[in-house]
Amino acid sequence: MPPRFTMLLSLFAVISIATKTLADDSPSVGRPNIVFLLSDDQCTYSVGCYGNPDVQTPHMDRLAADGIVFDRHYVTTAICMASRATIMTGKYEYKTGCNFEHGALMQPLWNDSYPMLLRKAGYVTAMAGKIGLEVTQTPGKKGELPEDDFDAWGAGPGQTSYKTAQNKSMQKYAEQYPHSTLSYAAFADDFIASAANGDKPFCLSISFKAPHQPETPDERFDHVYQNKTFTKPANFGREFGQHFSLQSQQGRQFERFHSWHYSDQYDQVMRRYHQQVYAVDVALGKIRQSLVDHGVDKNTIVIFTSDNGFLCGSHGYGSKVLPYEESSRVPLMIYDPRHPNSGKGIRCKELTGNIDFLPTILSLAGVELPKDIDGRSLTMLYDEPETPIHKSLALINVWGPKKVHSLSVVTRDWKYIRWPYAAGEFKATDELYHIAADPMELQNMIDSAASAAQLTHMRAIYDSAVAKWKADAVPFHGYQPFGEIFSR
Ligand SMILES: [Ca+2]
Repeated sequence: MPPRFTMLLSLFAVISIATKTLADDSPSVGRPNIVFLLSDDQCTYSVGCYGNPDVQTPHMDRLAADGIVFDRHYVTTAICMASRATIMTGKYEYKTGCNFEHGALMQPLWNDSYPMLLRKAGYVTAMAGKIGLEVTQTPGKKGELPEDDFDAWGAGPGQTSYKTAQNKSMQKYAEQYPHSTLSYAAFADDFIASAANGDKPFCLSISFKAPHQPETPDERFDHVYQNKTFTKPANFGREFGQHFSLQSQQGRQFERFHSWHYSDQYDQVMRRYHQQVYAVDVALGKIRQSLVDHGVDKNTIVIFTSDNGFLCGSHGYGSKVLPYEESSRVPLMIYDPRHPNSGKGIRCKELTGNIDFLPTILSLAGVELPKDIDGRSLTMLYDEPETPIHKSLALINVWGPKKVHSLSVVTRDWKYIRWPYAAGEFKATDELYHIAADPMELQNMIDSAASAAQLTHMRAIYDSAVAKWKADAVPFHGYQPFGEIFSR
């Protein structure tokens, strides 16, 4: 090798070592803090900035105005545990292998989760609330909470409790905040105060229990919706679900239209639901104020979303799990105070999903993405809101009664739903919605001659989603058979 070239190589080596040292020794240089806030079972129509004039969500609306709102943001599985595993890993459920009735998250997958990778990259990390999953070394074995993997811990097992005193890691906040929702803002304030004094960037993840059932609003907000009446959505009631499959009616989400009283006590039920969201909104306001108080608001990105949506009587259903808009599409607001597009009131209409959080958070932190993730960074949309980052997303349900299992694909304009269960009176069936023209899903276009070309197109997208499932499903926790079950 010519001596000059060797010298150049050595110079490069010195430069790379110098760069690495800078990054290792001063991890906060240029790296933003990240606050990831997750509510539980919150639908888009519980938020003012998503078009409901009956609700009060001033802090969510302000976050939207300060940052960017996502109008077509989907959870790829509309149930707590699976959605959280997807958020943590950036992978579809069939690649996390984690859901109720299936199993805990395997350790190697957890090792590549965003909190683990950020901590490895020098971030101080905190987790509070309903983390909603456990980590296991062995398939099929009960997992454990990854408490030691965070620098600060305010989370708990299972569903956690609305009573702060019953949440072991949060008991010191119980006297001042006996209801859990605001206790998480107090936890956040303590963590932000401590992290702001350190020399490392931080990542704070809070998973509120609210507004998950059983409806247990904080009574300090009883006045907010007292005697309030709410306009029902245009697709409210059983008469607007006649075109849905028989399969969709077989789980708890169908009978809950009545047993949870959407049918006969709508205003009372919605007062309690929205009151719980109101408390989350207050907590969001408090957390943002903490960022200001501790001088880190200019370098902290705030992300607010929900683990799944909720059907509050739309089409005559209550609850989640189903691939319809109310349960699968959720609120998402992101605010990056450093970005020139902030404060412009931008709404993004492109398709985004909960698979995108890991790549978004890691990209913001400048951390290399793990291999084999399904999501893409939403930072591209902050730069240019009309950039399509996904041609389609898969919407999965392999939880609960077999009859309700479904696989769907959604594009910017269309949604195709496949119900594979066939036995007795049930035949495998499918549904097609022109979401762009019919966001309330009032017309199933599956037999429409005018939509025949779209149906062919959506079926092809569906078939490729099934092919990916077959190729990539984890070999544990019962995911592989669904490749065949979902085949047309
Ligand atoms: Ca949930």
